[in-house]
Amino acid sequence: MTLINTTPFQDQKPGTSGLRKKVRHFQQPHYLENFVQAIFNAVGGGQNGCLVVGGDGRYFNREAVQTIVAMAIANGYKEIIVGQGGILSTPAASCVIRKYKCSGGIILSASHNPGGPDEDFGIKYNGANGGPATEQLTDKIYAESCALTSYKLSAIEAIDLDLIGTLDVEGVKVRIIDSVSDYAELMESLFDFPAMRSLLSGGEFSFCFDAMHAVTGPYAKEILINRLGAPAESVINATPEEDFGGHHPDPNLVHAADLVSKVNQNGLDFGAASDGDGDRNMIIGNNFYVNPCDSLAVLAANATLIPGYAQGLAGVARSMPTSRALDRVAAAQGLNCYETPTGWKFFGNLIDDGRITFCGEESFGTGSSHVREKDGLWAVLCWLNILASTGESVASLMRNHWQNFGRDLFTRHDYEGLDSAQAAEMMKALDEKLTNLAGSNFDGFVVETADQFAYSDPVDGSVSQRQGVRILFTNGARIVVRLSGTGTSGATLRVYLDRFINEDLECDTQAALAPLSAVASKLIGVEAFTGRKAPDVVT
Ligand code: G16
Repeated sequence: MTLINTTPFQDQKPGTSGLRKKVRHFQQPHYLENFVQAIFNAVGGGQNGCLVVGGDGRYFNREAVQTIVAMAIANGYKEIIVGQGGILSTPAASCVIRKYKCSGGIILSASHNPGGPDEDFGIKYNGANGGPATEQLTDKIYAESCALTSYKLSAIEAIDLDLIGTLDVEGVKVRIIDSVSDYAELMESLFDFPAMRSLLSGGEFSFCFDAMHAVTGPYAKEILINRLGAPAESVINATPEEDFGGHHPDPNLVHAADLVSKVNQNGLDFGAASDGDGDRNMIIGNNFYVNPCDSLAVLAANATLIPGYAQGLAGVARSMPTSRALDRVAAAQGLNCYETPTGWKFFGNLIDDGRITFCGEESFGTGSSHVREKDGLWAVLCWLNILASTGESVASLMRNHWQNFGRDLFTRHDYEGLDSAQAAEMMKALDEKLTNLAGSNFDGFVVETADQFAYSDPVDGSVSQRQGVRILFTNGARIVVRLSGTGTSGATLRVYLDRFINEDLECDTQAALAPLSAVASKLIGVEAFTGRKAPDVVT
């Protein structure tokens, strides 16, 4: 083991989901190593435990895996499990940590952000429960990164990441495992594969899954084609590429536009896509887009049709900006519904404590207690299982849901690449308005309450302050405003708009929310502070 001298970097504070920066930033001497050592210091070193390492296969993934393995050996881990080729989707990494009772894992991904030498890279730590590090731990990692003077490295030869098997490296067991099989087995244990096989291989139901040249391709092929008998052409863009084919592996209407036109033009029954690291999902029917907030609600409402959840749900949770469609299902079923800050890490305690089974976010994330990450393919399988059980189409399932529960119109407007100082000033000005906002009337929208969301974790009592501005109106409408914690350059403003309706259920979301959007513009002053007239991405 060699001790390498280093000096701290001041910019290694983890964001919503680990540390995300440009690849070239990570490639500076000692940058990756410093952060990895900060993680190991924060968790008290390897302590003869087992570490899982894998990533979404983006540019710099392989080099980073080699470095992490060499550092993990030097830091006292006794076993290291690596996905073949350095590949593990985020939910698969969570599954592997849990299945082999590991002490934790390091996942390499910048999620839906683009990949390549000039694009993004990311790294995060997941604990023994398989879930993202808690805020307390990420704070500790940051503190360690600011005080680092050296890191530990073993001078080992590069591992053959492609060869499945077990190596002994300086007395440490390094296992290269099949990236897919543990996860596929878990999926088979949850869903009604015979019913789904009849649906997918029967020839009447047509669908397309777009892996967006990202990590989910091999998982989707194994599960949908090999195990469920779907035609080979139903999974597209299934080979993971280091630059995701030059695209944003972001499953939304903008970046998965090809899938949307394929489904609509060919009259397919179902379409789905997942992101760079396989934890996000988008669901569409024929000419029918399912908003992620609605998807979470409809899955919760129908969960008992899925064998793995036939006993019912313990409770449910959603992030604060996510629409309240889930709350209506919970109320009808007598379930507790928790409201957490943005970030999957906040669901972990609730699941571990047995309080919830399903949870999700507006940012195309849905998941359950089967792992401790959101899970794109799992959400797709939930939909397919429910469609197979009910014989409904995507649109009819969703429309029936609205008939029963009413509809929460929801949209998110993103303004990307803003000047950070201007964005901070804008948020400060909005913050200062909040105390006197109640009672104000904006073109008929009367403010009921306005605050900064704070979350008290009911399990460990920890409090997370300032998790986004909430403005609730007396007519049930809501505006939420926050800055993203996952960008790698400048600031991204997210404006979330939602409103409940129980008539005219088929209305156009953007048109129906336009008056609320106008109120948001007035309140936030995006154009005045940043010069931007319109959002870059609307989902
Ligand atoms: C991460 C987090 C999610 C969060 C999303 C967006 O997802 O795990 O909980 O909703 O970022 O966060 P923000 O609004 O701060 O950009 P992913 O898929 O990027 O890892």
